Amino acid sequence: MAMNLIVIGPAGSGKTSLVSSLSKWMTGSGISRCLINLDPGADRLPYAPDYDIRSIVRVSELMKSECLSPNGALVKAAEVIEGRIREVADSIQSMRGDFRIIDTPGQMELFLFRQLGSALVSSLRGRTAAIMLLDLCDISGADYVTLRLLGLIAELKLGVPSLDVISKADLLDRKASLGWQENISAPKSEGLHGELAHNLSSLLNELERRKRVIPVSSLSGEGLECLYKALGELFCSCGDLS
Ligand SMILES: Nc1nc2c(ncn2[C@@H]2O[C@H](COP(=O)(O)OP(=O)(O)O)[C@@H](O)[C@H]2O)c(=O)[nH]1
Ligand SMILES: [Mg+2]
Repeated sequence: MAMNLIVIGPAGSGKTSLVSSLSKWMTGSGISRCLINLDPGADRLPYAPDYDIRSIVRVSELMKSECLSPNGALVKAAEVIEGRIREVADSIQSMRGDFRIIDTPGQMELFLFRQLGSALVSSLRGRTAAIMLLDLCDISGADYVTLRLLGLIAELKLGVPSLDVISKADLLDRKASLGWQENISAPKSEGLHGELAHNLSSLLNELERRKRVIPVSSLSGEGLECLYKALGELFCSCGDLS
């Protein structure tokens, strides 16, 4: 049965690029996949979607037809999709392949902090997992804690296992990324904020012990095979080997 793979992450973290590069990698490795675009605000996509939410609603058209601001149109688009979620899920479900790779709205909050994400997950049958993309470029240790917490929030909101993936690995040198790993257990900030960061990082270490963080570059292809293997392990650890 096909595995649904939902790619989420903050705007610009590299979701669309990962869908495209993972798709190419899978094709080259003899793994069948279909691609689903759930971003109604996407302008151009680097891949040809097998199912495209823009056939139902487009942010640019809502802005014109309903004189909405960009954010107003994004919220309206999410409402339209939520209202037709069964039809959307059925269309996705009808796609064949080993994987259904699902690209989500640029603005993660539309998917995670409204009904859209959880409604979609509960409407999809079969195995579903999420990839939380974390862009570590130009961030501090405390920011790393908040980004990793996003992965846990996504699991809680969607109710599916998730993997944390560091995007744009080609932009990080190995030494710097090791530095971030250290920062998670000892964030540098001081005072009340330092204490908060420290407490959150302890919680994160406790909850995330079982989780690996996988660096991936959509540009160079680094880490894609490792990501694929981790997806297999994710389902094994959830007791699903089918
Ligand atoms: N250097 C580098 N840039 C990337 C990578 N992945 C994405 N980007 C760039 O990051 C920007 C945002 O990527 P996009 O996939 O549109 O992000 P999304 O908003 O999360 O879908 C684009 O300019 C991409 O070219 C990567 O692996 N390496
Ligand atoms: Mg995108």
